[in-house]
Amino acid sequence: MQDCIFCKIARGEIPAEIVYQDETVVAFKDIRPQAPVHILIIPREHIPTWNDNVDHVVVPMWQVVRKLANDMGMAESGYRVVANCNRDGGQEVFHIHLHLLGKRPLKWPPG
Ligand code: IU
Repeated sequence: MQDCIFCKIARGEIPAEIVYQDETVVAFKDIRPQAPVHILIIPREHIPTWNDNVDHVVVPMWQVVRKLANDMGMAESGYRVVANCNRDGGQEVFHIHLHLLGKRPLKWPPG
């Protein structure tokens, strides 16, 4: 997608602090971090919401969650993965992404 900001990040057209990438998935630091670790994990493919067909990217995305959580030393202390969908879910960017948050105790339930 031409105008999608996350597509542009995935293509390297606008800067982001990329922490992992492969042929399917890109992971980069959120510009407004809500925790000491706040990473967004996206598919390279433009998929607007979690209501779409996401089956083929969910496993590769989750493999990156697990790898980053391990690499960043959060596997034992714990972390949170968030997927916002549409208005009531608080979705702002319509290119699916997982938020990986950690390195502080996170309250539950969220607001
Ligand atoms: P949401 O789930 O769509 O609400 O989350 C979008 C996130 O993308 C939010 O945490 C923003 O801070 C983040 N973000 C970013 O990291 N870089 C950007 O250029 C833009 C949004 I636009």
